[in-house]
Parts: sequence; C-alpha cells; structure tokens
Amino acid sequence: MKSYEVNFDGLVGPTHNYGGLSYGNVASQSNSQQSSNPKEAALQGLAKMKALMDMGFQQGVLAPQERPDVAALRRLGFSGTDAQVIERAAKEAMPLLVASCSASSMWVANAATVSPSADTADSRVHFTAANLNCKYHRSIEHPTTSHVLGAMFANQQHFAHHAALPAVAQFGDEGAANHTRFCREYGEAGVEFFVFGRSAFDNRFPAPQKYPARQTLEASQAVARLHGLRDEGVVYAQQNPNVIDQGVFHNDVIAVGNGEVLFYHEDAFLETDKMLAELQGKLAKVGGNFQSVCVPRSAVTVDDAVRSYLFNSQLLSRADGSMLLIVPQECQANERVWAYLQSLTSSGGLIREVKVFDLKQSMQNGGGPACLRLRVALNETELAAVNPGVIMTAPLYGSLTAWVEKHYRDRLSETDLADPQLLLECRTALDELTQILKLGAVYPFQIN
Ligand code: SUG
Repeated sequence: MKSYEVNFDGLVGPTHNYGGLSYGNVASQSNSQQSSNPKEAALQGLAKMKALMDMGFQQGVLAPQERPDVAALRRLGFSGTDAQVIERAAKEAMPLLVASCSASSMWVANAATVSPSADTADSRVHFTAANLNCKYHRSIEHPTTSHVLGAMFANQQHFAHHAALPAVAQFGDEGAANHTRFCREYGEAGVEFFVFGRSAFDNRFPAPQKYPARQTLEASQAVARLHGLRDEGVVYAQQNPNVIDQGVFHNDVIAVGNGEVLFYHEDAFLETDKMLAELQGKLAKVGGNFQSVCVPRSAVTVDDAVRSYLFNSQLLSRADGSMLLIVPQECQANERVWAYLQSLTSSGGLIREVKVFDLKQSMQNGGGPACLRLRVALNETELAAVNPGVIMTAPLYGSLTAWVEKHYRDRLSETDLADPQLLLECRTALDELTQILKLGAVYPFQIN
C-alpha cells in the first residue's frame, strides 16, 4: 500500500504579534515589542503550503486558536463581560494579556507528537497533544489543539488521541520539535528518535545553566508508552545542554531527519557516536540503512545555526529518492551557511536541492519552516480517513487566501491587543474558518 508523509502546516492566527514571551528563544526576545503584520505572516505560511503542494507533496492545514484567550484570563481572576476582562487585564497585567493573545499555536511542530500506525502496538496512528508547559502562553494551547486534531483525525479505527501529559515541569513536553522518525518507507516500521533537554528525576544527566530545557526524558518516555512503541523501535538522546544555553530551545533548531537520513550539527547532542550507532543498529533491524550528515562547527557555528535556522528546514523525499531542503531566506543571508548549502548540494550526496522561502514574520518569533509543520505519516487508507476539509488543494488555497485578506490586520502592536474589537474580529474569522475547513465546533466560543 502507498504511504506518505503529510505536512500539516499551522495557519498563522489573526493576533500574530511579537510579545517577547519565550525566554531562551533568541528571536522572540530580540524582536519583542516590534509591530507585526499578521496578514503578511499568514500569507507567507500559505505560500509555503501552496508551493509544497505544487511540487507534488501531500499538504494539509491546521487551524489557529481563539485569541485573546478570555477563558484563560478568567481563570487568572479577571471578570465581567469579555470586553471588561480584556480592559482589566490591559490595565492591571499587560504581560498576561499579551500572553493570552499569542498566536503561538502556528508552530504546530509543537502541537503534538505523532507515531504512525506501522510503529504502534494497536496499528493506529497515535497523537499526544504537547503540554508546552515551559511557557505560560503556550501551555494554554493544548485543549484546543486536542479539539482541532480530533476534528481532523476523527476516525477512531485509524486514529488514537491522548490528552497532554501532566502539566508540570517534570513532564515538560514540546511535541514533535524533539521527535524525529527514521524509516525506509513511511508505511513500514521505523525508529522513533526522542531528544530531551534534561531528566526530571535522574540527576546524572547534565542540564543547561542559563536557558530552560523544555523537554524532559520522562515526558518522552511517557509518550512512547502511550503510543505503544516497541523498545526496539525507540532511541532516546540528550541534547547538548551547552547549545540550549546558546538559544537552541528545541532539537529542531539543530537537527532534522527524514527517511533514513539525519542532518545535524556537530554540537547538537551528547554521546553522539553511541546515539548514531544505536540509530544505525535499530534501523537495520527493520531493513533500513541509516545515514547521517554532520555539519561541522568549522563550517557553521551554533550561532549561525540559531540565526539562520539552517536545521529548522524541511527535509523532503522526492520521487527519485533524492532529498530537498526547504530553508528560510535567513540561510541565504548568512554567508557561511549559504556556502555550506552550496557545497552540500553539489557534493553528490542525497540532499540535492535547496529551496528558499520568505517566512520572516514567523522567523522573527523563532519559528522557521519546520516549526510551522506537523508531520503525519499515513498510508492510503488512513489518508482517506482524514477530514478532507483540511487537505490543501488549489481551491482551498484560494479560499484561505481570500479569508486572510478579508479578516486580518496588516499591523498589530501591543496597544492593539487591548482593543476588545480584536476578539470579535478573531471570532468572526475563526467561525468562518471552521466552515471552510469543515471542522465543526472546535473553539471555546463555539462550544460553550
Ligand atoms: O515556543 N515562539 C515559539 C517558537 C516555536 C518554534 N518551534 C519549534 N522550534 N518547533 C516558542 O518559543 C514567541 C512568542 C512571542 O514572543 O510573541 C514564541 O512563542
């Protein structure tokens, strides 16, 4: 049976802004308080989805969330009408209003961890929504994420959904940003690779000194158990704490994998040789030939990687078996990174082509091409069971572009977040979106 990697991209929400909310994420901190352009952000994301679809890849779309999250503000003690809640939060606790307005759900690599049916005990595709509990503004995403994923992958015969892990730091889970799957064919059993930043219960593992390690070993292990993965099909590795302290807040800022290939920076992991040997051995047991491409620090520094987002690229398999790398334009702007990419594609290796995308609006908050997509490997039968409303087509691209043009502002600054009108605009837009994507009622304002 045919199988595919389907990329579901997060649609940027109408409140996209630069709140400076993510300590440890260099771009988020350095662009704090700049005014944003939500319309441009959403159109840049849609252009990437359209381009991948036009290249023949399977592409889907994941809806944004209701923001400002008035219910979250009510849980923090703000009361009255929705407009009063927003006004009071703006007056008394602006940082909480900013957090409740974040459009951060666009980075759907953090929405969930997904295990394809070929890896799981019950042969269903498993999803665990990420608790994202390292940052308040992201910790409020998972309930709606679960509703949206449930509406997209509704068939219980093929899809199993797990609630987010307990919302405490010991089980900090950032979803697929720290999870990669290696396989020969997407529909065959593979090896799932979980990268953690620290252990919550075992102090033999070193931890970063400056910035938080968002993913714990214990969270990754819990997800593997929930999904019914075999020990032989799982490899755990620790991210190098020194690179976390240099701004590598997720593994997908320093490594990316696809098929049988891991593309990574020399400083990405601890005990790299042991990890590579385990990946090689376990993939061989399911008939795969593991290959790795290490980018030496002499060619690209960790700082270059953090600024250019070289590794936050999408590594895609083409029909002829070669690979294509989708990179943000910041890679072209960095001389060393661009020179490295030229030498990589002309070296006769597997990665033959690089395509550059302008995702500046998202990049300024630390979200590159790979952050914007959630990969779901599906066989033909499973793909047919996905809600067809969320699969990208030329008409859907047209409808979504028109929808963005109609509802989105082209400028948003912190003071605009205090405008209760923004909530109404957002709800009106999302109500229409659920009809376009045929999602049914998934938002708090539609359910309650
Ligand atoms: O969690 N930025 C996101 C970026 C997530 C990138 N995702 C992956 N690497 N997979 C984060 O730090 C910034 C929001 C702000 O500052 O307004 C933010 O949440």
